[in-house]
Order: sequence, then structure tokens, then C-alpha cells
Amino acid sequence: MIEELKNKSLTELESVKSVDSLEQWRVKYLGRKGELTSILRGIGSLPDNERRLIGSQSNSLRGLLEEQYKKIKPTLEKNLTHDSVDITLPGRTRTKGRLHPITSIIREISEAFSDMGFSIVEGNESELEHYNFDLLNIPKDHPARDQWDTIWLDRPNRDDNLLRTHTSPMQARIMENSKPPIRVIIPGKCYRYEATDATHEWHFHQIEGLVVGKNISFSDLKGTLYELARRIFGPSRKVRFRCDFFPFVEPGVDMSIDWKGEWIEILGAGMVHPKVFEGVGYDPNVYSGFAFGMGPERIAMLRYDIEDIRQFFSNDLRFLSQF
Ligand code: FA5
Repeated sequence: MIEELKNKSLTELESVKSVDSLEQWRVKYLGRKGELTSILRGIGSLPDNERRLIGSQSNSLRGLLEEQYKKIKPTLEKNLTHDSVDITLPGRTRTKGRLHPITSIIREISEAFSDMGFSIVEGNESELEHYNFDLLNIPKDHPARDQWDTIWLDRPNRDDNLLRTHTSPMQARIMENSKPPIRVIIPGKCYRYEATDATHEWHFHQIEGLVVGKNISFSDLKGTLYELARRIFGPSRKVRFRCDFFPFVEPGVDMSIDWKGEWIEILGAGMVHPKVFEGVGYDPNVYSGFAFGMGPERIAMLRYDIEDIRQFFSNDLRFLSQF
């Protein structure tokens, strides 16, 4: 009888193909009212000579069936997870990331300068007053400091640490650490404690440029910046140079680009001031050079016809995904 049950149950188990039918099989043989359980329950009422034999046979059959059950269950469960993927469902499209428009424009400008023989260097956003102002001929209490409203950093034991208000401190750092000829641009972020409007953010980028050598003239400055304007805006876009004041250049200019009949200023520039050269140990009678600092956000606005600079950092995907 036990042998018969063994054959039957194992044969049935072979055709079990799902977790559900395995459970039915378990209930049928090993469940509370299962066929094997009933035999085990009835052992007590058997005559002595049969009890021992049937008892040991049915116990070992129970062991065998339980073992088979445990062996087969994980395989069927794994198939279940596999089967639960409905391959007829339409696929989910993954959205692809892309470059932020400011990153793209910085790369494009950098490439234009790289083609003109400039190298590209990055600087630190946390700066010292010495580099951000003093070495740029902006002494303490000079009214020009007000032009760059500063965010000061709270540091133990020092009160001269700030978030750079422009990328110009890198001019001094580069000159301190190298010898002319120098031809370099420095893209990076700047911070100013100021109210925002359509063309002003409190954090924005600049691309600083510095060229130092012998006999570098103002026409080199103009030629370089005209070439950039042609590369970025095309040959027919109107460009305007005007006199401007920055304590670290002499003479100083700003450059604007025509935007629907208005002039939008994109950069400040000028010939490196002799005091700046002296501050970094260069002889102003031997070397001359020019520097500029441009705002890629403003350039991107002109390029893509964007009316408010604040959109760049508002993290609105409806805006960003257009680029
Ligand atoms: C400067 O920061 C000078 N360091 C530039 C310079 C470098 C002059 C080397 C001479 C020699 P200015 O504050 O004008 O200058 O800023 C330069 C450019 O940065 C601006 O023309 C503008 O394009 C951009 N910029 C300045 N302030 C903001 C702002 N709040 N938001 C967005 N862009 C700004």
C-alpha cells in the first residue's frame, strides 16, 4: 500500500509545473487530511505486527515526499518571477540626459579659444581677499569693491575668505606660478551678493582670459575678441566696444552684442594694469598683456533668444529639455 502511494505521488509530482499545482499536490499527500497523513494517523489502530512495518515505511515516505517538495519549490518560484514579466507590454522609454545649455556654451567658447592657441585652466571658487581684490589693484575701502558685492565665508580664525566675485583672481594666481608667454582661459562659477533680475543672477559663470608676453597690444585684444564674436554669433552680428573702468586694467573696455536693437554687455576687458604685474613680480617695462572676463549666461541668452537669465538655474525641465 505504501509502495503504491509512493509511486503515485512521485509520478504526479513529475507533472507538477506550477507553484499552485505543487501546493495542491502537497495538500493531497502531506496536508492535514492528505493521503499519507491519514495512514500515519491510523497506525495506532493497526495490529502490532503491521504497525512497526507500516509505521517505518510511511515515515520514510513522508521524509522523501517532504524532501522532494522542498527541492522542487524554489525552481517553480523562480519560474513564476520569470513568467510574471509580460513581454507583450509596450516598453518604457528611458529619458536620456543631456548637457546643460551653459555647459554647452562654455565648451563651445573654450573650443574657440583652444583653436586660437589658449590653454584651459580651472580655479577655486573659495578665494582669498588678497587674490580677489588686493592683487587686482582694488585696495580695502576702494569704492570699486562695492561693484562686486561679496559673499564672505564664515571660517574659524580668518575673515578674508570669500566666494570669488569674478574669475579675475586666477590672473594673479597663474602669473605667480608661471612665466610668460601666457595664453590661458579660466571658466568657472562666481557669486555675488546682489538682487537678481532678467540679466543678473547671484551665481553665474565667467570665462576669464589672460594673455601676457612681449609687445602684446590693444589690437591683439580686439582681434581676439572679434574672432570669438564671429565664431559664436556669425560674421554679421553687430559688436560694440566702449570704454569702461576696472582697476586691474588700463585702458579698460566692455563689449556688447546687438540683441533685437539693444546692446547686451557680455564682457569686460583691458590691458593688464602695471600695478597687477608688479604685484606678481613681473616687470611692466618688459611685459604687456590683456585680460577679459565674459559671462556665458549672457552669451547663451543671446544665442538662444532667452529673455530671463534666471531660467538657467530654475531646474525646470520644460525649459532645459529644449536644448
Ligand atoms: C568683471 O567681473 C571683471 N572681472 C571682468 C574683467 C576681467 C575686466 C578682466 C577686465 C579684465 P563685470 O562685473 O562687468 O566685470 O562682469 C563681467 C561679465 O560677467 C559681464 O559682462 C557679464 O557678462 C557677466 N556678469 C557679471 N555680473 C553678472 C550677473 N550678476 N549675472 C550674470 N552675469 C554677470
